Amino acid sequence: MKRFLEAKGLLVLLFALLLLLAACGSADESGGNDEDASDDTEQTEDGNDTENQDSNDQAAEKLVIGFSQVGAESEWRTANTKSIQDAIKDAGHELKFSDAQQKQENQIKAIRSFITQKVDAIVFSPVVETGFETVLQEAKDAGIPVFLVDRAVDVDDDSLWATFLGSDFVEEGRKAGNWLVEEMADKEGPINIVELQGTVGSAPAIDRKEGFEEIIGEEDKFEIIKSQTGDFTRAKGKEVMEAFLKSDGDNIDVLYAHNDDMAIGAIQAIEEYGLKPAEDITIIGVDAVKGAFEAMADGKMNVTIECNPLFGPQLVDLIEQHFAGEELDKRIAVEESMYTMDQAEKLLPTREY
Ligand code: GYE
Repeated sequence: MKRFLEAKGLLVLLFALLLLLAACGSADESGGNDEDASDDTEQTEDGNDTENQDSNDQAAEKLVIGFSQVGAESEWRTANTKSIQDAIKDAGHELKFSDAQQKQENQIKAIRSFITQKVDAIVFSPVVETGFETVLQEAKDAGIPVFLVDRAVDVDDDSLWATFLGSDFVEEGRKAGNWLVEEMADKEGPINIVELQGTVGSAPAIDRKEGFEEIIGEEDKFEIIKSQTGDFTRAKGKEVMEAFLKSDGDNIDVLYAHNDDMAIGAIQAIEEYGLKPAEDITIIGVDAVKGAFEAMADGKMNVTIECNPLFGPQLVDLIEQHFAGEELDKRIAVEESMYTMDQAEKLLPTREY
């Protein structure tokens, strides 16, 4: 009986081995076939057999995406450009990138060039809100969907873009205002504020002003005594703050800067003027870039309102959903928060931008 069982066991083992060999053989064959098929695809053009059809489908999923970016004016922008470029490339799509150097005419040219090159999709971060109707209409007529990112456009016909993915800048302005109202709750007025605005006519400059004014306007003690653009750059922020200090010097209680880069430039101006940033003048920025965390950890800046630039992967998902035939919401928000000086040192090493 024992012998019989041993022999039976051996047979079962042999049979299993045979099955395994047969399976390996067929896997090898199909592997070989795949290679042949892809060789065929390169050589033949009709694409009639199924293997070829598969390869064609894969090729159709690879998109050519033109991206018209605002510029390279701030730490935020650098992080945003990288996030979008990486996400497009990582997803296996082809990217055509154009930096507009904060000039609307460069963006119009770039979009026209994308249309001529027959890209599949256009990603567009408009430097200002108005004046893009004609070129957006041209993209629509060419059947190329436009994905607005970061900044919105002010046009009546919302069929001119597929979706808008970006932050709520009015809400960011409100957060800045609310922080200030709470911070100054025990202080008597007048509280004199100077404001460094972003690029004239840009959505974040318009909206961050609006949201901030809405909140501080509820109390009489706040007054914006000076407001001028610093074009979202450190150099301009410093230059304009120097002018503010020259005219209003010791009268300034608060600086509200529409981005951290301008706040950081202004901090330099305040120090050179002989005042202590964050003590003599309360400093509010927007973006929450590393530079702001460093300034806060050094005790030179009070608060930054987060504006998250790392939405590249979310954008690529949306583009792919669109090409898969899904209906997209017209407005998709990026989630964000607010950080104060006392949190800076602990959070600095965790910041990704
Ligand atoms: O806050 C600023 C950049 O559009 C949200 O542009 C963006 C703004 C950002 O230059 O730093």
